[in-house]
Amino acid sequence: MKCKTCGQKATVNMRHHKLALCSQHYLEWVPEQTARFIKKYWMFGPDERVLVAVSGGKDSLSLWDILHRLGYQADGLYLGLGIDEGIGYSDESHRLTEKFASERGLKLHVVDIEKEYGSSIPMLAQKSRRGQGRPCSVCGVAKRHEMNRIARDLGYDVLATGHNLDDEVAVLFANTISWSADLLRRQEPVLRESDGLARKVKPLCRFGEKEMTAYALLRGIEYIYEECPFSVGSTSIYYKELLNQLEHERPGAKLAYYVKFLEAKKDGLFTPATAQDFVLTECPQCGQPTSGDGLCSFCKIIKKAG
Ligand code: Q46
Ligand code: ZN
Ligand code: ZN
Repeated sequence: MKCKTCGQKATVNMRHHKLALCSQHYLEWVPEQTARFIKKYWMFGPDERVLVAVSGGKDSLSLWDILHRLGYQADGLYLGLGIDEGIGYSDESHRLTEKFASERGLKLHVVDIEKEYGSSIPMLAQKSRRGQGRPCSVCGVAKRHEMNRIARDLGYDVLATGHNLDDEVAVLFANTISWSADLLRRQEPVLRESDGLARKVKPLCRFGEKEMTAYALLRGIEYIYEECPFSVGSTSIYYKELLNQLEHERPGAKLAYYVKFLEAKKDGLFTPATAQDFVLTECPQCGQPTSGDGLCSFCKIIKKAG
């Protein structure tokens, strides 16, 4: 297999794009494509300040690397979740994130949930008795809350996460088989800002898991190989495996599923969301927007755990 650009031996072969590239041209192609998606979906402009949520994994560190290479003003945010599970998961992901930032002279904000709120994520899940032994629902609420809080407090224009195509397609599949219209409506590469909510973007949403692994390895990015121990056996991993089987038989099926979904929405698959769909009030505790009329989900967890 030869590189389509220079004819040298190809390192990465993307069957779904019918494109093979050598290392050098692959490392040029990824940022070019990212820049194209940022513009195509109106994610952010060159003068806007971007806060990248980094976990120490390949996707978020690669995203930060790409935005930095493209010349964006992108700082990092690492959330210390306090997950140990015998492998020191959070400590190691924190170490690698700090290392990545200091080697490149990038600015990293660190928020440790336990220091901030007195309990780590697994402790909060246990004390608030949410999630049936798996802290993921508490973790999701806490991450959304803290990312928004920091982006807003520090005056960032946009919050970027490293969700890749496999993540997006697994969510799309879950939302499709349950026909969760509200969630499908909100599944977009960009969620526009509204009162008190930062704009959220997913610049890697059209790159597959394997493409991001190849990018991180070829760039020499040191990232945490282990997945979060609590993700083992999750429904989303099961869906990813199913979708990989489909992709294996039909290269390009995942990308088509996602891109055609976005196009169908544009063509009116769902009635567009109106302001009334998202009437938000201010949480009396933290001041962040919430859909209920009392405490936001995060403050409810903290209260219950307290
Ligand atoms: S939600 Fe669950 Fe993840 Fe939080 S506890 Fe780990 S697996 S990190 S994306
Ligand atoms: Zn080449
Ligand atoms: Zn609150």
